[in-house]
Amino acid sequence: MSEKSTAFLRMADLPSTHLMGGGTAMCAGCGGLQALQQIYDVLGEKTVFVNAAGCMTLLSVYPFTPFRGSWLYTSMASASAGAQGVRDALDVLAGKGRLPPEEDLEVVVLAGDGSTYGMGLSATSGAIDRGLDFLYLCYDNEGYGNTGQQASAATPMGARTATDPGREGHVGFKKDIFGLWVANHPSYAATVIGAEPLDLARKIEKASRLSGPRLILALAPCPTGWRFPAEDAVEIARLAVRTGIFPLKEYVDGEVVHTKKKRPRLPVEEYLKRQGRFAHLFEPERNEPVIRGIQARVDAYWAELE
Ligand SMILES: Cc1ncc(C[n+]2csc(CCOP(=O)(O)OP(=O)(O)O)c2C)c(N)n1
Ligand code: SF4
Ligand SMILES: [Mg+2]
Repeated sequence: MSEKSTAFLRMADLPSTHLMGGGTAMCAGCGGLQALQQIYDVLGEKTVFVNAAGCMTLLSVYPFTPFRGSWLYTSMASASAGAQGVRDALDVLAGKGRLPPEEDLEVVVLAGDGSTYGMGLSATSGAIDRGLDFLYLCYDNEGYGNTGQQASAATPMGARTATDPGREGHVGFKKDIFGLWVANHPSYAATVIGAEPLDLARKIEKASRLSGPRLILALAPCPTGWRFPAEDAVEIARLAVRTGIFPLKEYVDGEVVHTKKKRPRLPVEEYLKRQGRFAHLFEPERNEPVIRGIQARVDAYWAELE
């Protein structure tokens, strides 16, 4: 968690049937935590979370963890390799008759965008190639949140980060990690957001009924790194969907289907101007080329579908 965080929420204060408070603290309004709670409520405790270093690592402080199921920690680059080891170990035990089928665990990678889009991509690519039976959950706060919001390959154009302090903000576009997964024909891939809980729950239920490599990509509005008041978190998440900048979709049976098509879409600046990381695009004067560039990219995405 960045040192900029001032407001904290204990897991024990949150209404969840599966995540237990362990005395750990996260920023209030954390969109990643909201999504994780909802996902965990669907998946349940017959899970083992393989967690790459990042904000969510702070949920567990040895010897306590808020997860009722199993949890283990890996370096940023190796969560998918760790998942392979855990899956293999479970399969070996099952093969020897030492793990009854009802006690088998779903192997879940839990990783931020820094790991998912960058450092861990090689290990994940190998795991997909091998057809590893795992669920990969990325909470995407569009930067290295835990270390003070440096840019990652998920950082959107125009956003100011600790490593993009200039007038234009981040130069370059967010990597299409969903598209990368789809190109490799996983069993399932979906985007979700905590502010759309029914859509999220349906997708997690579907993913948990399947086997093989499965991606859940959760946009994680981050009050600390994106610089907005914690109480705006849900509204900003909804605006991400309403403006079309974060499409809700799933890939199953060889096809990508959009699960929420909001019409009319709101102008993307409704989403941008609520966040301090984009404030320089509006003040002291509007940076029209960048604002228009972001809008044009969103429009082009949807135009291809419509
Ligand atoms: C190889 C390596 N470099 C740097 C770090 C320091 N580090 C720990 S967490 C983190 C940020 C991870 O970003 P992300 O995966 O997006 O997760 P978030 O912090 O946003 O939750 C960094 C850089 C590390 N653990 N390992
Ligand atoms: S993702 Fe953002 S809001 Fe959540 S704990 Fe990390 S810095 Fe805080
Ligand atoms: Mg991140």
